[in-house]
Amino acid sequence: MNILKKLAAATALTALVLGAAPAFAETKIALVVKALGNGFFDAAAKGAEDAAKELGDVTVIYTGPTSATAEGQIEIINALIAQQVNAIAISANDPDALVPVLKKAMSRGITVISWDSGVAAEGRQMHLNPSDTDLIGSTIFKLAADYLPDGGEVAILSASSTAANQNSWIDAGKAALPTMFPKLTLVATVYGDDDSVKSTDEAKGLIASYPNLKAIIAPTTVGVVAAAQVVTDMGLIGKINVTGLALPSEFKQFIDNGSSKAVALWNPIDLGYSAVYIAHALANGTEAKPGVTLSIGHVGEITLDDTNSAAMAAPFTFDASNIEEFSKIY
Ligand code: RAM
Repeated sequence: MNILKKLAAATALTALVLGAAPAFAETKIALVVKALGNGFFDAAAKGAEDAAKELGDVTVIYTGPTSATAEGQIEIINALIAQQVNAIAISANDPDALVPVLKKAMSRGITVISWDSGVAAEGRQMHLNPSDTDLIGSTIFKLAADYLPDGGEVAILSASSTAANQNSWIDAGKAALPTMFPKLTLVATVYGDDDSVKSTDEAKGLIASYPNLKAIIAPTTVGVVAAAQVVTDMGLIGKINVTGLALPSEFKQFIDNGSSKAVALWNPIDLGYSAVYIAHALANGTEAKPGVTLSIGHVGEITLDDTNSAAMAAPFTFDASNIEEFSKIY
């Protein structure tokens, strides 16, 4: 090969390498959670990191406010827009309040998806539900009904009053009550804001206001721990059954001490992992539209419905027979 040919070959090789560069461009994905310091979201962040490793070209920025407010999330999203991230995957504290700032992000070319707790359709490209909303709604009441053969009074201790995920599960559960659980009487719904102190106070308030209360249903991993601790501390084990959605690693002690018979949840690691897979696909050109099927890696695939939403997997029930095993995972 003469020198000119060598030069031409080297140039072609360089062009090839450079030409291939966009395929390896880094995708910066911000995983924005309701609040930091919540074990559920820490588990989701672990899954997000697993997905980033598998995909190879992803950097995950795990962030969220210190308390579960829309204001805190708006501030963070403005900073992420300035940082020019490629995608924002948010579990929202309010479905409407975040729409303007998320619209701004999308207008700057940033991919926006919601997961866990959704934003209104105009504020995101798609929403990933952990499970089917009706199924979660009926599951949280079934967990109480299963241990109340004669029925009785139950109350809900939720997260924040604007959290779309908890609100949709509660609405779905309430709709199922008359037909599926006619012996249960829902006496109150209170909000602990996914804050341990507020959740503890609200649980105490329920117990003081409803002396015949038989179960507290907390569809939040923060609230359910607070309620079970209150029942334990007040010597009410056996009188009030605490149930809802719980992280086995945090909740095992309350199955062990009898303040709860059973709780449910989906795999939060898989949820964060799936959110990153979806955000990566959309940020790299896949269009989110009804009927589109997206890969969520080893978790499987999802197909978007006519609201551009999809559900990951069914909730799983934990009781004395299996909580030990799951508590080691998440
Ligand atoms: C809390 C949060 C989260 C919810 C779980 C079950 O950690 O409110 O959004 O999905 O509970």
